[in-house]
Amino acid sequence: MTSGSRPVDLVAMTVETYTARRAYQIAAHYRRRGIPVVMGGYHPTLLPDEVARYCDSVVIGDAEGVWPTILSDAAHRRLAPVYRGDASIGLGGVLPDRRVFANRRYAPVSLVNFGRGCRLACDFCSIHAFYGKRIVQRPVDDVVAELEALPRRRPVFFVDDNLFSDRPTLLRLLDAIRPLRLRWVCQTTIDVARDPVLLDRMAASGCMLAVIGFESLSERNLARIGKKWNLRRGDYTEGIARMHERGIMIYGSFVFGYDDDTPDTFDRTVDFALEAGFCIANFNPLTPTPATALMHRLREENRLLHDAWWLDPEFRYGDAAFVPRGMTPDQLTQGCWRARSTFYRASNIARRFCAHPSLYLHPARAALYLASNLVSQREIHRKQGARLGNDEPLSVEAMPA
Ligand code: B12
Ligand code: SF4
Repeated sequence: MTSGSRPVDLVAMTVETYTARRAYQIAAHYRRRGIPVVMGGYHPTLLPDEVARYCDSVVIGDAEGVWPTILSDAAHRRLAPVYRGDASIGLGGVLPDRRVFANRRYAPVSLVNFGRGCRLACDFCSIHAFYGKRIVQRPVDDVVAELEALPRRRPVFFVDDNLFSDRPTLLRLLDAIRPLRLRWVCQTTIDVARDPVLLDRMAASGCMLAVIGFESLSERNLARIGKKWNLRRGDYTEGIARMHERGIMIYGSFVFGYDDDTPDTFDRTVDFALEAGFCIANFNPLTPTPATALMHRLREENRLLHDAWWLDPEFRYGDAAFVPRGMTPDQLTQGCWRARSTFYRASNIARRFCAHPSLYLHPARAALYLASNLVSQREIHRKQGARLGNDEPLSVEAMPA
């Protein structure tokens, strides 16, 4: 079989909830031509019955352990409708092959995975829904070998949703990567900032930026999310200062729409983010994704605006997907948009930079600050109101026999 000029025997797709509609549309084109489609990732794992209607095989869980079987079954034209990753095999010896990315226009950053899963259980989070309490980490030596083989000048993004899962292994990783003199970015929780030893080692091993889920300034909201500890032992200000003192910039992440939020929450939160001098930030409407505690609760409370917003041709990126308690859905959509556009206004990009000269007047940090703000400013405009997928109706037709 060929797709354009390339031979295609099997299509394998990673499907996230935001990309599900488009993935189903693309799959239909291949299936009509008799090419089997396999789907895996968050959305198929959390909603296998829906996904099964649009592909030939659904993979639940991680690919490691099950991928060779899938390839062999596809070669013998006997794909099973469902495969399950084998969580017990661990991640030792798993080294990504990046040749597939060669000569393509991907961002100049190396994505590296240390571990999967998170020790916490925020009610909106797909990571917890996917992995439960399970945390799997790769051997530190494997990660170091992978990092050593990567282009040196590129920053590394550790894609773990919470790099701070286990203190001893994180410390081992930090000590092991220090000699590599990398510049790296990670996602983690604010409790790293209460641990000066950890912070020092992060900074010494090249951490430039950390994505931190602040989520909300309201303690009641944090209790609802399952993240009350976020504000334990002092407010955010001290933690932010400790990270900044060590040259670690912050990407602050906030969600709006929890029960304690009202129309004036947006401005207060943006003022806080500007004052804190975050390098970048995102302000998203709380969005119920499949199999999360949030989704179950909102469904029980009859507050969902769509049965499945990700399939709805009317749903747009940035839209509220449920009825909040303290405002209308439209106020939630507009408030998030206002928060984003205010934060990335040119005058505010300059203001954040100038208010923290000791942090940002440093060549590598200044370059990252400028580049990430310009990209984010462009992206928020490009994405706001974008539809998921295109006009094509979703088709569940099976492959021709
Ligand atoms: C890097 C990243 C990004 C990057 C790049 C995304 C990309 N497509 O490469 C950027 C910053 C652009 C991004 C953006 C967004 N992201 Co994002 N992102 C991630 C992140 C942190 C890492 C992804 C990764 O590389 N993981 C490591 C690999 C090894 O794991 P994996 O992808 O799960 O794959 C394994 C299994 O799932 C399975 N598998 C996956 N695909 C397939 C396919 C087949 C065929 C098989 C057999 C198996 C299989 O096997 C793999 C290996 O074991 C994840 C969280 C996470 N830690 O995974 C969030 C995550 C995927 N993002 C998420 C979201 C919500 C978004 C945004 C919508 C955020 C927003 N509001 O704007 C946007 C838009 C995304 C879009 N596609 O339009 C959610 C998705 C939730 C969901 N239910 O779908 C996640 C899970 C974060 C979260 N905490 O909820 N993201
Ligand atoms: S801390 Fe982050 S990754 Fe962990 S459960 Fe909460 S939102 Fe998910």
